[in-house]
Amino acid sequence: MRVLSSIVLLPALVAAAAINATLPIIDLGYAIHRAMRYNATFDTYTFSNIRFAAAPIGKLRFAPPTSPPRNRATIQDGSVGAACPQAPLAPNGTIGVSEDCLFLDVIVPRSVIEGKARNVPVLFWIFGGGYIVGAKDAQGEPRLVLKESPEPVIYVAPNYRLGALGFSAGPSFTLSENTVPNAGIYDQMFALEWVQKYIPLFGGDKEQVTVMGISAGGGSIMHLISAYGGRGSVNFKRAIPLSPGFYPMMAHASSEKIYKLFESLAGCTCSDIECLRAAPSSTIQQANSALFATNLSASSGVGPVLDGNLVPDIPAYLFLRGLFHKEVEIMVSDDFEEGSLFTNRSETNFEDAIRSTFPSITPDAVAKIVSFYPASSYNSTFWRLAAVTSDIIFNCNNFAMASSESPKKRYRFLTSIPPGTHAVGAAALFGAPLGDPAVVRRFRRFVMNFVVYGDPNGSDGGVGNGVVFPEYNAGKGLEVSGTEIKQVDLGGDTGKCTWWSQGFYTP
Ligand SMILES: *[C@@H]1O[C@H](CO)[C@@H](O)[C@H](O)[C@H]1NC(C)=O
Ligand SMILES: *[C@@H]1O[C@H](CO)[C@@H](O)[C@H](O)[C@H]1NC(C)=O
Ligand SMILES: *[C@@H]1O[C@H](CO)[C@@H](O)[C@H](O)[C@H]1NC(C)=O
Ligand SMILES: *[C@@H]1O[C@H](CO)[C@@H](O)[C@H](O)[C@H]1NC(C)=O
Ligand SMILES: *[C@@H]1O[C@H](CO)[C@@H](O)[C@H](O)[C@H]1NC(C)=O
Ligand SMILES: *[C@@H]1O[C@H](CO)[C@@H](O)[C@H](O)[C@H]1NC(C)=O
Ligand SMILES: CC(=O)N[C@H]1CO[C@H](CO)[C@@H](O)[C@@H]1O
Repeated sequence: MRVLSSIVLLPALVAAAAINATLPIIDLGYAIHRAMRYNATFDTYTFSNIRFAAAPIGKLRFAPPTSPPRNRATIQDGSVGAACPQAPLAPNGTIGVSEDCLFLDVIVPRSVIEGKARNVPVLFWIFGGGYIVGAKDAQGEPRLVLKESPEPVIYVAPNYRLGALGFSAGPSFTLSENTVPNAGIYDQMFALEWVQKYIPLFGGDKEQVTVMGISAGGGSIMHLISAYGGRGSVNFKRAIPLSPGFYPMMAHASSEKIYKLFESLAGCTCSDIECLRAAPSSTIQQANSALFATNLSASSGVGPVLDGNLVPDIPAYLFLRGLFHKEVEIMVSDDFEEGSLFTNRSETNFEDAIRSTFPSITPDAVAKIVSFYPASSYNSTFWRLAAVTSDIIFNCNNFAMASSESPKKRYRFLTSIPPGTHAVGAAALFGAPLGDPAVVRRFRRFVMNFVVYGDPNGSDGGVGNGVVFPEYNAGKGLEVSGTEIKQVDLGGDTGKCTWWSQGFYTP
């Protein structure tokens, strides 16, 4: 009953708490939270909408995250919370949205709340959505994943700022008072700090944190592992970046252009961030949405940027150079075909399309790309471009992490659950009705084995049916299809990924 003993029932609140007597209360010091619900199917308690940072509004709009104010006046039940502003604007009624969005959810197995299991590992989820949409609780049913774990695990999922509110950059912005480029990544790091401080109160082990995320969430994780070029330390032990995605190429000039466009869309022409800070939230949210309705190209969109500090260089390049946190154990995945969803179907000329994606690219670099992706290997310009898109946004990030030199283990797998496109594997993992349910259960199990043991193989020596998940070594890995899990050769690099990592296509 260790955890129960840390649950504080303040005398004045006992009467109120008695009404919800079966729901546990955790005293965080700065706030007191009661679980919002117990679910008998999964035997878990959910603590919803715990504020982990001060509301990033008013003077704190665009600022680095800071600690939330003390608020012990009432026991919070998780009913107050919201997703961060979305672009495009969320359809009416489907998602509550507010700039006051820095909340996280914690799901705790009953055995942990009751102290029967102690110091359990923590799975920290970073949602995807291209750095412009998404929310902590928008990815299916995480408890389906937790349910397959060999041991109880606590799940934590934070929101982080999105779009212009989370990823504005460029000199005019960055040199303004109390701003930070990559604010959304700082939000994630702040939530990881929260885990270090508070997860023991829930029964979690702060030394056994695994970060997992899909797409922009996976891309964020790549930034977290290479944060500050590997200087300092990280407060997680393991990482599962699923289809880690971002365009690794934004420079001062293109960030500046986007920020200026955002300013003008918000009606601020005074070139002073105080104008943007004073604007009503509705104006800011409309401008954020309008920004993405303009013809921003994918390669000059909003997302993580090189900032000379947190992101000192292209992440894949940092991995090549050994400038990352080598102590992290990593298991990465690709979907079978990542690129098609992000490729323009109307392009008919490969080289023109490359030049319009990378406006400052040199003729030599275009020739290099043509040689890496020869026309004869593809059945159309579209699929040829899709191969480029897959590599640059996703697969080469995976390759960089899987092949990075470190004393720690690396595992790599491919999900080809039909239709095999971007993010389908993660959707199946979190309960979308895709693939053979028995195969998907084994998939969940090996993910949770990694969270618990740092090894996707379980105590039976594998991932079920006698299949062993080999460590990544010159291409060795696993494929999860709709019907089976098998060892495969994922291939090494033929030079393409190394070339992309070096950024010769950027200004
Ligand atoms: C328990 O707490 C929730 C959230 O505060 C509240 O909506 C609900 O009415 C309470 N349950 C009872 C039985 O009063
Ligand atoms: C638990 O949650 C699941 C998924 O939301 C739901 O279908 C189920 O009815 C819940 N079970 C109980 C007993 O509350
Ligand atoms: C959403 O709500 C706004 C304001 O209530 C309304 O003007 C708009 O038509 C609604 N949009 C949709 C798609 O329902
Ligand atoms: C859209 O593209 C055109 C042509 O490249 C450019 O002139 C215009 O400024 C762009 N509009 C916005 C809003 O970026
Ligand atoms: C897609 O390609 C066509 C043909 O080059 C071009 O006209 C169009 O602007 C492109 N669309 C986008 C969204 O880039
Ligand atoms: C072209 O290649 C793609 C990718 O390999 C494949 O999915 C598609 O079915 C092929 N199309 C045709 C018409 O062969
Ligand atoms: C946790 C665990 O038992 N892992 C095992 C998974 O399988 C590999 C290979 O068979 C073993 O080396 C691990 O000990």
